[in-house]
Amino acid sequence: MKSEFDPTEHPHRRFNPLIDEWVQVSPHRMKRPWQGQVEKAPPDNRPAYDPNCYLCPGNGRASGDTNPEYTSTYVFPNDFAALLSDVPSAGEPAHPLLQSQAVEGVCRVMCFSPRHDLTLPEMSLPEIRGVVDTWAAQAAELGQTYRWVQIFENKGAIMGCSNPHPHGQIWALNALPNEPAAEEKAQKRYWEENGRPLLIDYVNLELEQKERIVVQNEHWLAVVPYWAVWPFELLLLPRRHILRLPDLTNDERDALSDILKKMLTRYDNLFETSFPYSMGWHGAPFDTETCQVSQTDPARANSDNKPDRSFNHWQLHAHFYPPLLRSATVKKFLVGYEMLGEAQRDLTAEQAADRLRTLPDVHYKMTNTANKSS
Ligand code: H2U
Ligand code: ZN
Repeated sequence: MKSEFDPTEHPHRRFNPLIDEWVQVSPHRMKRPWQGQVEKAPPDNRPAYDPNCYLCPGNGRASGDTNPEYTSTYVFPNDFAALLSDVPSAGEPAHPLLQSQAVEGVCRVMCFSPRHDLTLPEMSLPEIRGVVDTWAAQAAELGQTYRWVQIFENKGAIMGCSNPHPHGQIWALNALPNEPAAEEKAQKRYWEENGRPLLIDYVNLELEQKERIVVQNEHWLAVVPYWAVWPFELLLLPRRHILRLPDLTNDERDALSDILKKMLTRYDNLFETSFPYSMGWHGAPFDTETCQVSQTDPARANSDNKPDRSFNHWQLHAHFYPPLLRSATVKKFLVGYEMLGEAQRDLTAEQAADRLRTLPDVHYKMTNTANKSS
C-alpha cells in the first residue's frame, strides 16, 4: 500500500500561478548526503579602480566616449544596443505561421558605483538607496515613451556577464516581452476571479506560513517562492499594493535598500563567494496613453498620481535567479528533461529558505578581514 503523501519526501509538481507553469520537485533526491563541502571560487581581489575597465570613472568606452568622474550611480546609452529607437514597420505577415513585428526601444547601462571592487551587498545603505532611486527614475522617464521597461542585473562570469564592475542594464521597448506578458495574463485572470491582486494574496499567505521567508522588514518580504525553479531563487515583494518602482515612498525605498543588502549578503555567505545571478524588476506595464507615471519624487509618490486602475491586478516584484547548486563552482543547468519536459529541482523551496535564513547578514568578507586583523 502506498504511504501518505509527504511533500518533503515524494516527487510532486508545484504550480507557478504567476506564469501558469509547473515545476517538478524531487525532494527524495536530497536524502543522499549533502555533498556541500564548500568549494570556494578563487579569491576576488579587484582594485578599486581598473584602468582597463570601460565602466570605471574617467575611462574610455567602445563608442569613443569618456565616462565622467562620476561619484554615485551613472547611466549611459549602451554602445551596442539591442534595440533601436527608429524602426520601420514590418508590415502585414505574409503567412500566420511567419509573423514578425518591428520593435522600437532603447538600451542603457547603469553603473551602481564608481568603485570597481564592490558589489551591491558590499555597498553602504545610502549608496544602495542611490541605486534604488536611479532604478525608479529610469522607469519613470522611459515609461513615458515605452510600454515595458526591463531593469535587470546580470552578475558573475558564470552568467556571461562581461565585466565585474557593479552594473546593471535597462532595456525599454514598445512591446511586452514573454515573461511579463505571461504575468500580465495570469494576474489579470486572478484579479477577475478573486477581486484581489494575486501577489498580495501570496504575500499574506507567506507571512502566515513563514517557512519560505528568508528576510523581511516593515515594507518588504524576500521569499523562496513555493514554485521556485532555481535552487536558491528569491522573490522580493513589497507588502503594500504597489504597481511600479516610481510609486515607492521614501520609507519604502530605504527599506528596500535594507532588505537588498541583507538578502544579497546571505547569497554571498552561502558559498563564501560573490554569488552570481540574474535579477530584474517586474511592475505594471506602462500604458503610455492613459497612465500618469512621470513621478520621480518619492516624497510625493502616490499622492498626486492619478490612480491607474487598469493595472490594479499587478504587484511590483523582483526575481533573483542564481544558477549555483551545491558550491561556488557547481552550476545547475536547465537541460535535458527541463528543456523538453519541464523545470525540475531537488531541494524544496522550504529547505532552500531554511538554509538562506540561518546565514549571518554580515558579509563574509567583513568577517574574514576582521579575523585576519585580530
Ligand atoms: P553585461 O552586463 O552583459 O556585462 O553587459 C555590459 C554592457 O555594456 C553590454 O551590454 C555594454 C555592452 O554592450 N558596453 C558598452 O555599452 N560600452 C562599452 O564600451 C563596452 C560594453
Ligand atoms: Zn571598473
